Amino acid sequence: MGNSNWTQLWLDYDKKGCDANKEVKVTFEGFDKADRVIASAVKELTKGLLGKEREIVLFKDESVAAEGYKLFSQDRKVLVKASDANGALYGVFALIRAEACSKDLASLDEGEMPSNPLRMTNHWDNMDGSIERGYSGQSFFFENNDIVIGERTVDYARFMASVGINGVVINNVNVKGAATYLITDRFFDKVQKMQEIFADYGIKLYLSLNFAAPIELGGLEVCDPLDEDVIAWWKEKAKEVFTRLPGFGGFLVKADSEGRPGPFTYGRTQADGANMLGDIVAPYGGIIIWRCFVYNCTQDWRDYKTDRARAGYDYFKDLDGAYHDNVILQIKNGPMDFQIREPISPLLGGLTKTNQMLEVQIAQEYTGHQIDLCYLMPMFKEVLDFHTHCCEGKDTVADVVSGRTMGNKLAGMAAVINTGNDYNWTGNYLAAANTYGFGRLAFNTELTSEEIAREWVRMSFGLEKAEEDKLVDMLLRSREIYEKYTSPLGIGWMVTPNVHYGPSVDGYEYSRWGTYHRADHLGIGVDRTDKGTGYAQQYYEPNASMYNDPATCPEELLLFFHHIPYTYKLKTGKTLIQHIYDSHFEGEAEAEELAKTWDSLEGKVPQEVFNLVKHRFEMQLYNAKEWRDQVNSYFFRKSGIADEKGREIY
Ligand code: GCW
Repeated sequence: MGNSNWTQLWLDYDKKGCDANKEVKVTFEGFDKADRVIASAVKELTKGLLGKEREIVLFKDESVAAEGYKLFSQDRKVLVKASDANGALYGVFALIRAEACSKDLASLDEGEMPSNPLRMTNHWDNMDGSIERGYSGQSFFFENNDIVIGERTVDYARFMASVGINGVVINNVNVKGAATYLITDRFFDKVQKMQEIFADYGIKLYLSLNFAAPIELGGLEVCDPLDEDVIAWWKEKAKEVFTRLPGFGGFLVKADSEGRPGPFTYGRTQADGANMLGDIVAPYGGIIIWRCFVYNCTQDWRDYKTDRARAGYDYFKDLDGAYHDNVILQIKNGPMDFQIREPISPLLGGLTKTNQMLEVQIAQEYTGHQIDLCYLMPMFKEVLDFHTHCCEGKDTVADVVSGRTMGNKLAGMAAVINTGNDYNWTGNYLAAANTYGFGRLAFNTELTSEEIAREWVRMSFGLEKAEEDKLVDMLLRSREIYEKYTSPLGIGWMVTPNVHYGPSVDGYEYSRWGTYHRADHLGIGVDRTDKGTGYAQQYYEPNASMYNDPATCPEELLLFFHHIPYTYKLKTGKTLIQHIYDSHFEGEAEAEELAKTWDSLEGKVPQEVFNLVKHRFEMQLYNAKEWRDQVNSYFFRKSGIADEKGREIY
């Protein structure tokens, strides 16, 4: 059961006292027990079900939604009803979850159907074993430019299936070096072996693709998507890939972005690139997931008109409807880049005739590197619940990316994942709440951040109610605490350049990345109104007008949309500068509270968990003090306005 080299995360059956030797009686009605996914479901039941004295019936019921499940207790039996094997597997994990959450298995009558067809993880893992923006050790998929397959791959597949993930992209979107060869004979056998492991848990495998492969692998001069030789090369390659990798899902593509090759090089559109690849993989049932992270990363910081926030919409809105049916655009939750707070991308719902899915990041690149605690489900719920006003009813981001708004099947959510080969998979034990949470939320967008946090705490720690409440509360408050000591009112990017952890208020202010706060001696913020960059006008009404006016703009985004004087009075009656001072002092103080609450859990959680997390809180407090004092000192020196409360500002 549990491996000594790594934890079993929320599936730690040993800890739950499960006795694998006591066979659980499983019967099948309509399902074939030889089916690979059904066999995995039985394995999990045998491993993970405490209440062995029950009979579990895997019951095929065509009335259950695809990949959905129902749990129904009948006398001494529990029926797991599903119309397909994935649904049965998810139902089994739900049964194990129900027991871990102390539900009475004798009176079960519940179920879930997936909110999203695609529920995917994106690994920014490199073939050399490093992970771009990875804070949990090295890759467990690759090392020394080769593929690694073993028990850990199986456990990873189990963990992902246990929260309803059905797609995994195993390599970095910045496809370089050996990774380009993942679609060649050099790696087909190992990719197929890995694909089999994922298929046992109902998970499709995808690869990030190098758009310049025709040049780097095929020796062609160009990778122009409309060039006949390039198209012929991709056709041949697709035939080879889908023949050697039966069941392969398709490709994720980062093109014309941050130096990556793409159609723009040849004066072609993003749709030209995506559709060429789409048409080529279509005969094999493959899909193309095309990222919308396209912007000018060589901007002159003196240029106040160019706005990185506009880029995604400007590049992709006009081509709405031009993408073929097996192409889906993957769109980051915000217009910039996974900051602790951003407005919702206007491209979500802005596209009305194009398959689109949401990309979020649970690798904590800008949210604390899995040192600082930052539970991200509250942020993701804000994104999913956002009314785009793209239509009457069914206009939330959750409606759009699930396919409900447009009635499209190619839809869903992806997360840049936070795992690595650390013993505890996620660097900070508590960061696993985001790994677990993303899966559960992608499967059921109606769940609340608290419900998910509580499930994870129960599955992972099995605490008494009082302690459980403390840990759940810590998770729920952590995002706002991190935001308070790092970022005022929608300003991001004041991070150490390239590293993105500690403070550097002007670190990106004179760079080419379009990440400016434009602070001067009178005020701070970027004018994105119709008198500025016009970004606010990319939204439908009434959002456009709401953002355009500082009086109606949600205050947590005030400085994202407006350049505001330090003496401006916020709704609280405080001036902007006083809010900056107060929020940074409060944020650090609340981080200290988090650390104290964790201290009170000593003896209630495994000592190794307690010690590691305590150490991370010590680092977080150091970080919070640096953020507090550097940001406050910066704005005191810039504005010359003292803190009303006379606190230490250097
Ligand atoms: O957040 C930025 C990161 C890059 C990343 C890029 C992207 C994979 O700093 O490391 O590259 O976004 O999303 O492609």
